[in-house]
Amino acid sequence: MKFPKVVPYYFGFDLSTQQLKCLAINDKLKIVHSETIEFDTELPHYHTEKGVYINGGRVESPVAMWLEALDLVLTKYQNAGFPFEQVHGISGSCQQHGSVFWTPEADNLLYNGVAIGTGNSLLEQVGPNALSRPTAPNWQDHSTSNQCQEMENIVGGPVRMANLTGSKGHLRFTGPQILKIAEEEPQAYNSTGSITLVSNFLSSILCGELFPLEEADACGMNLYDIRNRRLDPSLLELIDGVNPKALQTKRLLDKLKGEPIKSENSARPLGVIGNYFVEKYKFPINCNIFPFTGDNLATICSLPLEKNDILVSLGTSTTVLLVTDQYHPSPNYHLFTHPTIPGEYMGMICYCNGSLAREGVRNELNQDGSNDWTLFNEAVMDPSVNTSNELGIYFPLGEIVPSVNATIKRVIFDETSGEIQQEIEQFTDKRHDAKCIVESQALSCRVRIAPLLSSTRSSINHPSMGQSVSFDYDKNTPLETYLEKRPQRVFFVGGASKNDAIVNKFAEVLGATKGNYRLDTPNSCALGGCFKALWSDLIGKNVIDSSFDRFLQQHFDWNELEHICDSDTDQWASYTNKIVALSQLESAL
Ligand code: XUL
Repeated sequence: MKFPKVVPYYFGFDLSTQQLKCLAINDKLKIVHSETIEFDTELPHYHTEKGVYINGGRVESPVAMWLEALDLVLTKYQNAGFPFEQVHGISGSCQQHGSVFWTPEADNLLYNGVAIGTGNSLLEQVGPNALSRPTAPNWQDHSTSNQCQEMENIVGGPVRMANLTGSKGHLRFTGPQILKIAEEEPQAYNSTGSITLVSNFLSSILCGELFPLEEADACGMNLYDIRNRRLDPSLLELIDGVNPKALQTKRLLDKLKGEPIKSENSARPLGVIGNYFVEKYKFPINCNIFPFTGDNLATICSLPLEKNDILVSLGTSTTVLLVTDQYHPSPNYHLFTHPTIPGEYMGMICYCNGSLAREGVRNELNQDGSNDWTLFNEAVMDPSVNTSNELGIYFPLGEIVPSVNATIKRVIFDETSGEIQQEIEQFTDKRHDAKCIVESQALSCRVRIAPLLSSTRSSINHPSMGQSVSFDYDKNTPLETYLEKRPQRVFFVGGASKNDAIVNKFAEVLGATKGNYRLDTPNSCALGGCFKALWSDLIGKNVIDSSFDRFLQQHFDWNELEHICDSDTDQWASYTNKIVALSQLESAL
Protein backbone atom coordinates (compact mmCIF):
# COMPACT_ATOMS: atom_id res chain seq x y z
CA MET A 1 0.00 0.00 0.00
CA LYS A 2 1.35 3.43 -0.89
CA PHE A 3 0.44 5.09 2.41
CA PRO A 4 0.50 2.74 5.43
CA LYS A 5 -2.59 3.60 7.50
CA VAL A 6 -1.04 3.15 10.93
CA VAL A 7 1.63 5.80 10.51
CA PRO A 8 1.12 9.32 11.78
CA TYR A 9 1.59 11.91 9.06
CA TYR A 10 2.32 15.60 9.26
CA PHE A 11 1.53 18.30 6.70
CA GLY A 12 3.65 21.32 5.90
CA PHE A 13 2.10 23.95 3.63
CA ASP A 14 4.08 26.48 1.68
CA LEU A 15 2.01 29.35 0.34
CA SER A 16 4.49 31.17 -1.85
CA THR A 17 4.08 33.75 -4.58
CA GLN A 18 3.50 31.43 -7.51
CA GLN A 19 2.19 28.25 -5.94
CA LEU A 20 0.69 26.52 -2.94
CA LYS A 21 2.50 23.36 -1.95
CA CYS A 22 1.45 20.77 0.59
CA LEU A 23 4.13 18.32 1.70
CA ALA A 24 3.53 15.27 3.88
CA ILE A 25 6.11 13.49 6.05
CA ASN A 26 5.87 10.46 8.28
CA ASP A 27 7.05 10.31 11.89
CA LYS A 28 10.55 9.31 10.68
CA LEU A 29 10.85 12.71 8.99
CA LYS A 30 10.64 11.15 5.53
CA ILE A 31 8.71 12.89 2.77
CA VAL A 32 5.84 10.63 1.69
CA HIS A 33 3.84 12.85 -0.65
CA SER A 34 3.74 16.27 -2.21
CA GLU A 35 1.15 18.18 -4.25
CA THR A 36 1.30 21.65 -5.71
CA ILE A 37 -1.11 24.13 -7.26
CA GLU A 38 0.49 26.55 -9.73
CA PHE A 39 -1.59 29.71 -9.58
CA ASP A 40 -1.15 31.02 -13.14
CA THR A 41 -1.83 27.73 -14.89
CA GLU A 42 -4.18 25.88 -12.54
CA LEU A 43 -6.27 28.86 -11.52
CA PRO A 44 -6.12 30.84 -14.77
CA HIS A 45 -9.40 32.69 -14.13
CA TYR A 46 -7.55 34.94 -11.66
CA HIS A 47 -5.36 36.15 -14.55
CA THR A 48 -2.27 36.49 -12.39
CA GLU A 49 1.23 36.63 -13.85
CA LYS A 50 3.67 34.73 -11.70
CA GLY A 51 1.00 34.76 -9.00
CA VAL A 52 0.56 38.52 -8.83
CA TYR A 53 -1.06 41.60 -10.37
CA ILE A 54 1.45 44.32 -11.17
CA ASN A 55 0.25 47.88 -11.44
CA GLY A 56 3.20 50.30 -11.45
CA GLY A 57 4.88 49.90 -8.08
CA ARG A 58 1.90 48.03 -6.67
CA VAL A 59 2.17 44.26 -6.61
CA GLU A 60 -0.72 42.29 -5.10
CA SER A 61 -2.24 38.81 -5.09
CA PRO A 62 -5.92 37.83 -5.04
CA VAL A 63 -6.79 36.25 -1.70
CA ALA A 64 -9.70 34.22 -3.13
CA MET A 65 -7.16 32.42 -5.34
CA TRP A 66 -5.39 31.14 -2.23
CA LEU A 67 -8.71 29.85 -0.82
CA GLU A 68 -9.42 27.97 -4.02
CA ALA A 69 -5.88 26.64 -4.14
CA LEU A 70 -6.23 25.20 -0.63
CA ASP A 71 -9.27 23.15 -1.63
CA LEU A 72 -7.60 22.10 -4.87
CA VAL A 73 -4.36 20.93 -3.27
CA LEU A 74 -6.28 18.85 -0.72
CA THR A 75 -8.43 17.42 -3.54
CA LYS A 76 -5.21 16.26 -5.21
CA TYR A 77 -4.29 14.48 -1.97
CA GLN A 78 -7.76 12.93 -1.90
CA ASN A 79 -7.35 11.71 -5.48
CA ALA A 80 -4.00 10.16 -4.53
CA GLY A 81 -5.80 8.14 -1.82
CA PHE A 82 -4.00 9.87 1.03
CA PRO A 83 -5.20 8.75 4.49
CA PHE A 84 -6.17 12.16 5.90
CA GLU A 85 -7.40 10.45 9.07
CA GLN A 86 -3.74 9.81 9.99
CA VAL A 87 -2.68 13.47 9.82
CA HIS A 88 -1.76 14.39 13.39
CA GLY A 89 -0.55 17.93 12.90
CA ILE A 90 -0.15 20.74 10.39
CA SER A 91 2.13 23.74 10.21
CA GLY A 92 3.62 25.69 7.36
CA SER A 93 5.38 28.58 5.80
CA CYS A 94 4.12 31.47 3.76
CA GLN A 95 5.54 34.30 1.72
CA GLN A 96 6.57 37.02 4.13
CA HIS A 97 5.21 40.58 4.50
CA GLY A 98 1.89 40.13 2.62
CA SER A 99 -1.25 41.20 4.46
CA VAL A 100 -4.87 40.12 4.34
CA PHE A 101 -7.56 42.61 5.32
CA TRP A 102 -10.70 41.06 6.83
CA THR A 103 -14.16 42.51 7.46
CA PRO A 104 -15.64 42.53 10.99
CA GLU A 105 -17.93 39.70 9.77
CA ALA A 106 -14.93 37.47 9.02
CA ASP A 107 -14.83 35.98 12.54
CA ASN A 108 -18.41 34.76 12.19
CA LEU A 109 -18.02 33.65 8.60
CA LEU A 110 -14.96 31.60 9.52
CA TYR A 111 -16.58 30.15 12.60
CA ASN A 112 -19.81 29.18 10.86
CA GLY A 113 -18.28 28.26 7.52
CA VAL A 114 -15.13 26.44 8.62
CA ALA A 115 -14.93 25.76 12.36
CA ILE A 116 -18.39 24.23 12.59
CA GLY A 117 -19.44 24.41 8.96
CA THR A 118 -19.60 21.96 6.13
CA GLY A 119 -19.93 22.80 2.48
CA ASN A 120 -18.72 22.63 -1.05
CA SER A 121 -15.85 25.03 -1.16
CA LEU A 122 -13.91 27.38 1.06
CA LEU A 123 -14.59 30.18 -1.34
CA GLU A 124 -18.34 29.67 -0.87
CA GLN A 125 -17.99 29.30 2.89
CA VAL A 126 -15.73 32.24 3.59
CA GLY A 127 -16.29 34.12 0.38
CA PRO A 128 -15.65 37.74 -0.55
CA ASN A 129 -17.77 38.98 2.38
CA ALA A 130 -14.94 38.12 4.74
CA LEU A 131 -12.44 40.36 2.95
CA SER A 132 -12.34 44.14 3.16
CA ARG A 133 -9.74 44.15 0.37
CA PRO A 134 -9.84 41.43 -2.28
CA THR A 135 -6.06 41.50 -2.74
CA ALA A 136 -3.05 41.19 -0.45
CA PRO A 137 0.04 43.34 -0.99
CA ASN A 138 2.91 41.13 -2.10
CA TRP A 139 6.56 41.32 -0.98
CA GLN A 140 7.50 42.58 -4.48
CA ASP A 141 5.41 45.72 -3.96
CA HIS A 142 7.49 48.89 -4.00
CA SER A 143 4.90 51.59 -3.64
CA THR A 144 5.52 52.65 -0.04
CA SER A 145 8.59 54.94 -0.08
CA ASN A 146 6.67 57.77 1.60
CA GLN A 147 5.35 55.48 4.32
CA CYS A 148 8.82 54.05 5.06
CA GLN A 149 10.03 57.62 5.47
CA GLU A 150 7.12 58.54 7.75
CA MET A 151 7.72 55.52 9.94
CA GLU A 152 11.48 56.01 10.13
CA ASN A 153 10.90 59.68 11.02
CA ILE A 154 8.72 58.68 13.97
CA VAL A 155 11.39 56.41 15.46
CA GLY A 156 14.40 58.55 14.52
CA GLY A 157 15.80 57.25 11.23
CA PRO A 158 16.89 53.98 9.61
CA VAL A 159 19.44 53.01 12.26
CA ARG A 160 16.88 53.43 15.04
CA MET A 161 14.27 51.57 13.00
CA ALA A 162 16.69 48.68 12.54
CA ASN A 163 17.54 48.70 16.25
CA LEU A 164 13.87 48.62 17.15
CA THR A 165 12.38 46.26 14.56
CA GLY A 166 15.38 44.30 13.24
CA SER A 167 15.26 46.03 9.83
CA LYS A 168 15.28 49.59 8.52
CA GLY A 169 12.06 50.72 6.81
CA HIS A 170 11.53 48.45 3.80
CA LEU A 171 9.07 48.98 0.95
CA ARG A 172 7.78 45.41 1.16
CA PHE A 173 7.36 45.30 4.93
CA THR A 174 3.83 45.14 6.26
CA GLY A 175 3.79 48.23 8.51
CA PRO A 176 4.41 50.65 5.62
CA GLN A 177 1.85 48.70 3.55
CA ILE A 178 -0.80 49.05 6.25
CA LEU A 179 0.02 52.74 6.67
CA LYS A 180 -0.38 53.26 2.91
CA ILE A 181 -3.78 51.54 2.89
CA ALA A 182 -4.91 53.61 5.91
CA GLU A 183 -3.84 56.76 4.04
CA GLU A 184 -4.94 55.96 0.51
CA GLU A 185 -7.91 53.65 0.97
CA PRO A 186 -9.68 55.01 4.06
CA GLN A 187 -12.92 53.27 3.19
CA ALA A 188 -11.31 49.83 2.96
CA TYR A 189 -9.24 50.50 6.07
CA ASN A 190 -12.24 51.64 8.10
CA SER A 191 -14.22 48.60 7.10
CA THR A 192 -11.37 46.32 8.19
CA GLY A 193 -11.96 44.37 11.38
CA SER A 194 -8.76 42.30 11.36
CA ILE A 195 -5.42 42.18 9.56
CA THR A 196 -3.28 39.05 9.25
CA LEU A 197 -0.02 38.22 7.56
CA VAL A 198 -0.16 35.38 5.02
CA SER A 199 1.12 32.94 7.65
CA ASN A 200 -1.71 33.52 10.11
CA PHE A 201 -4.16 33.84 7.21
CA LEU A 202 -3.56 30.20 6.32
CA SER A 203 -3.51 28.86 9.88
CA SER A 204 -6.72 30.82 10.60
CA ILE A 205 -8.43 29.39 7.52
CA LEU A 206 -7.53 25.86 8.55
CA CYS A 207 -9.06 26.30 12.02
CA GLY A 208 -11.90 28.65 11.22
CA GLU A 209 -10.77 31.32 13.68
CA LEU A 210 -8.64 34.44 13.22
CA PHE A 211 -5.39 34.17 15.18
CA PRO A 212 -2.79 36.77 16.15
CA LEU A 213 0.52 37.06 14.31
CA GLU A 214 3.35 34.59 14.83
CA GLU A 215 6.25 36.42 16.48
CA ALA A 216 9.06 35.57 14.03
CA ASP A 217 7.01 36.49 10.96
CA ALA A 218 5.80 39.64 12.76
CA CYS A 219 9.43 40.85 12.64
CA GLY A 220 8.91 41.39 8.88
CA MET A 221 6.51 44.28 9.50
CA ASN A 222 8.66 47.17 10.80
CA LEU A 223 6.17 47.29 13.68
CA TYR A 224 7.54 44.81 16.20
CA ASP A 225 9.93 45.94 18.94
CA ILE A 226 12.12 42.84 19.01
CA ARG A 227 13.98 43.55 22.24
CA ASN A 228 10.86 44.41 24.23
CA ARG A 229 8.83 41.81 22.37
CA ARG A 230 5.78 43.93 21.73
CA LEU A 231 4.27 45.89 18.87
CA ASP A 232 5.76 49.36 19.11
CA PRO A 233 3.18 51.83 20.47
CA SER A 234 4.59 54.85 18.60
CA LEU A 235 4.37 53.08 15.23
CA LEU A 236 0.88 51.74 15.97
CA GLU A 237 -0.15 55.24 17.00
CA LEU A 238 1.17 56.69 13.74
CA ILE A 239 -1.09 54.37 11.75
CA ASP A 240 -4.05 54.79 14.10
CA GLY A 241 -3.67 58.57 13.81
CA VAL A 242 -4.07 58.63 10.01
CA ASN A 243 -7.71 58.10 10.18
CA PRO A 244 -9.58 59.28 13.25
CA LYS A 245 -12.69 57.38 12.17
CA ALA A 246 -10.78 54.11 12.21
CA LEU A 247 -9.47 55.01 15.66
CA GLN A 248 -13.02 55.27 16.95
CA THR A 249 -13.86 51.86 15.57
CA LYS A 250 -10.81 49.72 16.18
CA ARG A 251 -7.16 50.35 16.91
CA LEU A 252 -4.48 48.62 14.86
CA LEU A 253 -3.42 46.53 17.86
CA ASP A 254 -6.95 45.11 18.00
CA LYS A 255 -7.08 44.60 14.25
CA LEU A 256 -3.91 42.53 14.61
CA LYS A 257 -5.68 40.49 17.32
CA GLY A 258 -3.34 41.76 20.04
CA GLU A 259 0.32 40.94 20.57
CA PRO A 260 1.96 38.17 18.50
CA ILE A 261 2.21 34.57 19.67
CA LYS A 262 5.66 34.24 21.27
CA SER A 263 8.20 31.69 20.09
CA GLU A 264 8.11 29.98 23.54
CA ASN A 265 4.57 28.98 22.60
CA SER A 266 5.36 27.91 19.07
CA ALA A 267 4.76 24.24 19.84
CA ARG A 268 1.33 24.95 21.32
CA PRO A 269 -1.55 24.23 18.95
CA LEU A 270 -3.59 27.21 17.82
CA GLY A 271 -6.56 24.88 17.70
CA VAL A 272 -7.84 21.86 15.85
CA ILE A 273 -8.69 21.69 12.17
CA GLY A 274 -12.11 23.08 11.24
CA ASN A 275 -15.07 20.78 10.75
CA TYR A 276 -15.22 21.83 7.09
CA PHE A 277 -11.96 19.91 6.51
CA VAL A 278 -13.03 17.02 8.75
CA GLU A 279 -16.25 16.50 6.80
CA LYS A 280 -14.87 17.13 3.33
CA TYR A 281 -11.47 15.44 3.49
CA LYS A 282 -11.81 13.23 6.59
CA PHE A 283 -9.09 14.80 8.71
CA PRO A 284 -9.35 13.56 12.31
CA ILE A 285 -11.22 15.96 14.60
CA ASN A 286 -8.15 16.30 16.83
CA CYS A 287 -5.69 17.20 14.03
CA ASN A 288 -3.75 20.12 15.53
CA ILE A 289 -2.89 23.29 13.67
CA PHE A 290 0.37 24.82 14.91
CA PRO A 291 1.50 28.40 14.22
CA PHE A 292 2.69 28.98 10.65
CA THR A 293 5.69 31.22 9.96
CA GLY A 294 7.40 33.03 7.07
CA ASP A 295 9.12 31.09 4.29
CA ASN A 296 12.68 32.14 5.11
CA LEU A 297 12.06 31.35 8.77
CA ALA A 298 10.67 27.94 7.87
CA THR A 299 13.73 27.29 5.71
CA ILE A 300 15.99 27.41 8.78
CA CYS A 301 13.61 24.93 10.42
CA SER A 302 14.20 22.46 7.57
CA LEU A 303 17.79 21.81 8.64
CA PRO A 304 19.37 20.92 11.97
CA LEU A 305 20.75 24.45 12.32
CA GLU A 306 22.30 25.50 15.60
CA LYS A 307 23.64 28.81 16.77
CA ASN A 308 26.46 30.00 14.43
CA ASP A 309 25.33 27.74 11.57
CA ILE A 310 24.69 29.50 8.29
CA LEU A 311 22.81 28.73 5.14
CA VAL A 312 24.07 30.29 1.92
CA SER A 313 21.60 30.33 -0.96
CA LEU A 314 23.50 30.84 -4.21
CA GLY A 315 20.74 31.86 -6.60
CA THR A 316 20.21 34.81 -8.91
CA SER A 317 20.81 36.78 -5.76
CA THR A 318 22.79 35.51 -2.80
CA THR A 319 20.90 35.17 0.47
CA VAL A 320 22.54 34.26 3.74
CA LEU A 321 20.40 32.99 6.62
CA LEU A 322 21.97 32.35 9.98
CA VAL A 323 21.02 31.38 13.47
CA THR A 324 22.45 33.65 16.14
CA ASP A 325 22.02 34.65 19.75
CA GLN A 326 23.53 38.09 19.03
CA TYR A 327 20.98 40.85 18.55
CA HIS A 328 23.20 43.06 16.41
CA PRO A 329 20.81 44.87 14.07
CA SER A 330 21.90 46.86 11.04
CA PRO A 331 20.03 48.79 8.37
CA ASN A 332 21.79 46.54 5.83
CA TYR A 333 20.23 43.28 6.88
CA HIS A 334 17.30 41.79 8.72
CA LEU A 335 16.92 40.19 12.12
CA PHE A 336 13.88 38.16 13.10
CA THR A 337 13.24 36.24 16.29
CA HIS A 338 13.83 32.54 15.72
CA PRO A 339 10.49 30.81 15.08
CA THR A 340 11.17 27.82 17.33
CA ILE A 341 14.20 28.58 19.52
CA PRO A 342 13.43 31.21 22.18
CA GLY A 343 16.27 33.69 22.77
CA GLU A 344 17.76 33.16 19.33
CA TYR A 345 17.39 35.11 16.12
CA MET A 346 17.53 34.56 12.41
CA GLY A 347 19.73 36.95 10.48
CA MET A 348 19.03 37.44 6.78
CA ILE A 349 21.44 39.18 4.43
CA CYS A 350 20.42 39.65 0.79
CA TYR A 351 22.81 40.54 -2.02
CA CYS A 352 21.55 41.51 -5.49
CA ASN A 353 24.72 40.53 -7.32
CA GLY A 354 24.92 36.77 -7.18
CA SER A 355 24.94 34.44 -10.14
CA LEU A 356 24.23 37.10 -12.79
CA ALA A 357 27.43 38.90 -11.83
CA ARG A 358 29.41 35.64 -11.93
CA GLU A 359 27.87 34.82 -15.31
CA GLY A 360 29.07 38.20 -16.62
CA VAL A 361 32.67 37.29 -15.71
CA ARG A 362 32.23 33.79 -17.13
CA ASN A 363 30.98 35.21 -20.44
CA GLU A 364 33.97 37.55 -20.67
CA LEU A 365 36.23 34.57 -20.15
CA ASN A 366 34.48 32.26 -22.63
CA GLN A 367 34.30 34.84 -25.41
CA ASP A 368 32.12 32.46 -27.46
CA GLY A 369 28.71 33.12 -25.95
CA SER A 370 28.61 29.68 -24.32
CA ASN A 371 27.25 29.01 -20.82
CA ASP A 372 30.04 26.62 -19.99
CA TRP A 373 31.68 27.03 -16.59
CA THR A 374 34.86 25.03 -17.33
CA LEU A 375 37.21 27.98 -17.89
CA PHE A 376 35.73 29.93 -15.01
CA ASN A 377 35.99 27.01 -12.60
CA GLU A 378 39.54 26.15 -13.66
CA ALA A 379 40.60 29.72 -13.00
CA VAL A 380 38.95 29.75 -9.56
CA MET A 381 40.76 26.54 -8.56
CA ASP A 382 44.12 27.14 -10.30
CA PRO A 383 46.80 27.97 -7.66
CA SER A 384 48.90 29.67 -10.34
CA VAL A 385 46.18 32.33 -10.69
CA ASN A 386 47.69 34.37 -7.88
CA THR A 387 45.22 36.92 -6.48
CA SER A 388 46.89 37.32 -3.10
CA ASN A 389 47.34 41.09 -3.62
CA GLU A 390 44.30 41.63 -5.84
CA LEU A 391 40.72 42.48 -5.02
CA GLY A 392 37.79 43.09 -7.32
CA ILE A 393 34.16 43.93 -6.66
CA TYR A 394 31.62 43.25 -9.37
CA PHE A 395 28.23 44.90 -8.97
CA PRO A 396 26.59 45.05 -12.42
CA LEU A 397 23.41 45.82 -10.45
CA GLY A 398 23.20 48.30 -7.58
CA GLU A 399 24.03 46.39 -4.40
CA ILE A 400 22.14 46.15 -1.10
CA VAL A 401 25.21 45.39 1.06
CA PRO A 402 27.11 47.64 0.73
CA SER A 403 24.34 49.97 -0.33
CA VAL A 404 25.88 51.36 -3.56
CA ASN A 405 25.04 51.93 -7.21
CA ALA A 406 26.21 49.57 -9.94
CA THR A 407 30.01 49.55 -10.15
CA ILE A 408 32.99 47.33 -10.95
CA LYS A 409 36.37 48.02 -9.37
CA ARG A 410 39.74 46.27 -9.30
CA VAL A 411 42.62 47.15 -6.97
CA ILE A 412 46.12 46.01 -6.06
CA PHE A 413 46.97 46.10 -2.35
CA ASP A 414 49.99 45.62 -0.11
CA GLU A 415 50.00 41.97 0.87
CA THR A 416 51.26 42.50 4.40
CA SER A 417 49.14 45.47 5.47
CA GLY A 418 46.13 45.19 3.15
CA GLU A 419 46.57 48.90 2.25
CA ILE A 420 45.29 49.61 -1.26
CA GLN A 421 48.12 50.73 -3.55
CA GLN A 422 46.34 51.44 -6.81
CA GLU A 423 43.09 51.01 -8.66
CA ILE A 424 43.47 49.35 -12.06
CA GLU A 425 41.24 49.00 -15.12
CA GLN A 426 41.92 45.30 -15.75
CA PHE A 427 43.94 42.52 -14.17
CA THR A 428 46.72 41.02 -16.31
CA ASP A 429 44.39 38.21 -17.29
CA LYS A 430 40.60 37.75 -17.15
CA ARG A 431 41.09 34.50 -15.24
CA HIS A 432 41.93 36.67 -12.22
CA ASP A 433 38.41 38.16 -12.40
CA ALA A 434 36.92 34.68 -12.04
CA LYS A 435 38.85 34.05 -8.84
CA CYS A 436 38.40 37.60 -7.54
CA ILE A 437 34.62 37.70 -7.97
CA VAL A 438 34.07 34.50 -5.97
CA GLU A 439 36.59 35.59 -3.33
CA SER A 440 35.04 39.01 -2.86
CA GLN A 441 31.46 37.69 -2.80
CA ALA A 442 32.45 35.18 -0.13
CA LEU A 443 34.51 37.74 1.78
CA SER A 444 31.57 40.15 1.82
CA CYS A 445 29.45 37.40 3.41
CA ARG A 446 32.23 36.69 5.90
CA VAL A 447 32.55 40.25 7.16
CA ARG A 448 28.77 40.77 7.32
CA ILE A 449 28.03 37.62 9.28
CA ALA A 450 30.90 38.23 11.72
CA PRO A 451 29.00 40.61 14.04
CA LEU A 452 26.22 38.04 14.26
CA LEU A 453 28.43 35.15 15.30
CA SER A 454 29.57 34.51 18.82
CA SER A 455 33.33 34.32 19.30
CA THR A 456 35.15 31.14 18.55
CA ARG A 457 38.39 31.29 20.53
CA SER A 458 41.23 31.71 18.11
CA SER A 459 44.91 32.40 18.65
CA ILE A 460 45.79 33.54 15.20
CA ASN A 461 48.49 36.13 14.91
CA HIS A 462 48.53 38.28 11.88
CA PRO A 463 50.80 41.13 10.76
CA SER A 464 47.80 43.41 10.21
CA MET A 465 46.72 43.18 13.87
CA GLY A 466 46.03 46.49 15.55
CA GLN A 467 44.31 47.84 12.42
CA SER A 468 40.64 48.55 12.33
CA VAL A 469 38.14 48.21 9.53
CA SER A 470 34.69 49.58 8.73
CA PHE A 471 31.80 47.87 7.00
CA ASP A 472 28.44 49.53 6.51
CA TYR A 473 27.30 50.88 9.88
CA ASP A 474 29.99 49.02 11.89
CA LYS A 475 32.76 51.58 12.07
CA ASN A 476 36.34 51.07 13.27
CA THR A 477 36.04 47.47 14.34
CA PRO A 478 39.39 45.97 15.40
CA LEU A 479 40.55 43.54 12.74
CA GLU A 480 41.03 40.93 15.48
CA THR A 481 37.25 40.67 15.75
CA TYR A 482 37.11 39.11 12.30
CA LEU A 483 39.65 36.51 13.36
CA GLU A 484 37.54 35.41 16.31
CA LYS A 485 34.36 34.85 14.37
CA ARG A 486 33.87 31.69 12.38
CA PRO A 487 30.63 29.99 11.47
CA GLN A 488 30.13 26.51 12.87
CA ARG A 489 28.74 24.84 9.75
CA VAL A 490 27.83 26.20 6.35
CA PHE A 491 25.01 24.73 4.27
CA PHE A 492 24.91 25.62 0.58
CA VAL A 493 21.66 25.59 -1.38
CA GLY A 494 20.49 27.05 -4.71
CA GLY A 495 21.60 26.72 -8.34
CA ALA A 496 25.30 27.60 -7.99
CA SER A 497 25.71 25.31 -4.96
CA LYS A 498 26.18 22.54 -7.54
CA ASN A 499 29.34 24.27 -8.78
CA ASP A 500 32.26 22.73 -6.84
CA ALA A 501 34.73 25.50 -7.62
CA ILE A 502 32.37 28.17 -6.29
CA VAL A 503 31.33 26.35 -3.11
CA ASN A 504 34.88 25.27 -2.30
CA LYS A 505 36.09 28.86 -2.59
CA PHE A 506 33.20 30.07 -0.40
CA ALA A 507 34.07 27.33 2.12
CA GLU A 508 37.74 28.41 2.16
CA VAL A 509 36.87 32.07 2.79
CA LEU A 510 34.05 31.50 5.32
CA GLY A 511 36.09 29.02 7.38
CA ALA A 512 33.37 26.92 9.05
CA THR A 513 34.73 25.08 12.09
CA LYS A 514 32.55 21.99 11.61
CA GLY A 515 32.37 21.52 7.87
CA ASN A 516 30.52 22.55 4.74
CA TYR A 517 27.46 20.79 3.36
CA ARG A 518 25.35 20.91 0.25
CA LEU A 519 21.64 20.31 0.02
CA ASP A 520 19.55 19.79 -3.09
CA THR A 521 15.87 20.24 -2.34
CA PRO A 522 13.00 22.28 -3.72
CA ASN A 523 11.08 21.63 -0.50
CA SER A 524 12.88 23.55 2.24
CA CYS A 525 10.04 25.87 3.28
CA ALA A 526 7.32 23.22 3.32
CA LEU A 527 9.66 20.75 5.01
CA GLY A 528 10.38 23.24 7.78
CA GLY A 529 6.61 23.35 8.34
CA CYS A 530 6.38 19.55 8.44
CA PHE A 531 9.22 19.28 10.97
CA LYS A 532 7.65 21.94 13.12
CA ALA A 533 4.31 20.12 13.09
CA LEU A 534 5.94 16.80 14.03
CA TRP A 535 8.09 18.28 16.81
CA SER A 536 5.13 20.25 18.24
CA ASP A 537 2.88 17.19 18.18
CA LEU A 538 5.45 15.06 20.02
CA ILE A 539 5.98 17.79 22.61
CA GLY A 540 2.21 18.08 23.12
CA LYS A 541 1.88 14.33 23.60
CA ASN A 542 4.80 14.32 26.07
CA VAL A 543 6.72 11.93 23.83
CA ILE A 544 9.72 14.29 23.81
CA ASP A 545 10.75 17.37 25.72
CA SER A 546 13.72 18.44 23.59
CA SER A 547 14.16 21.81 21.99
CA PHE A 548 13.50 22.05 18.27
CA ASP A 549 17.19 22.19 17.32
CA ARG A 550 18.09 19.23 19.55
CA PHE A 551 15.20 17.23 18.15
CA LEU A 552 16.34 17.85 14.57
CA GLN A 553 19.99 17.17 15.46
CA GLN A 554 18.93 13.76 16.74
CA HIS A 555 16.46 12.75 14.07
CA PHE A 556 17.56 14.50 10.90
CA ASP A 557 18.76 12.14 8.21
CA TRP A 558 22.27 13.45 7.54
CA ASN A 559 22.38 11.36 4.35
CA GLU A 560 20.14 14.04 2.86
CA LEU A 561 23.17 16.32 2.97
CA GLU A 562 26.39 16.06 1.05
CA HIS A 563 29.48 16.88 3.06
CA ILE A 564 31.54 19.00 0.67
CA CYS A 565 34.71 19.72 2.61
CA ASP A 566 36.15 21.00 5.86
CA SER A 567 37.57 24.50 5.88
CA ASP A 568 41.28 24.99 6.45
CA THR A 569 42.25 27.43 9.21
CA ASP A 570 45.42 28.71 7.53
CA GLN A 571 43.65 29.34 4.26
CA TRP A 572 40.83 31.09 6.09
CA ALA A 573 43.33 33.27 7.97
CA SER A 574 45.15 34.13 4.73
CA TYR A 575 42.22 36.36 3.72
CA THR A 576 42.77 38.73 6.66
CA ASN A 577 44.61 41.36 4.67
CA LYS A 578 41.90 41.20 2.02
CA ILE A 579 39.41 42.22 4.72
CA VAL A 580 41.44 45.40 5.19
CA ALA A 581 41.54 45.99 1.44
CA LEU A 582 37.78 45.35 1.10
CA SER A 583 37.04 47.79 3.90
CA GLN A 584 39.16 50.47 2.17
CA LEU A 585 37.67 49.77 -1.24
CA GLU A 586 34.07 49.86 0.00
CA SER A 587 34.66 53.01 2.07
CA ALA A 588 35.76 54.79 -1.11
CA LEU A 589 32.64 53.88 -3.12
C1 XUL B 1 11.86 38.15 2.46
C2 XUL B 1 11.08 38.32 1.23
C3 XUL B 1 10.90 37.14 0.35
C4 XUL B 1 9.56 36.52 0.53
C5 XUL B 1 9.39 35.49 -0.57
O1 XUL B 1 12.06 39.33 3.15
O2 XUL B 1 10.58 39.35 0.94
O3 XUL B 1 11.90 36.18 0.56
O4 XUL B 1 9.42 35.98 1.80
O5 XUL B 1 8.31 34.70 -0.40
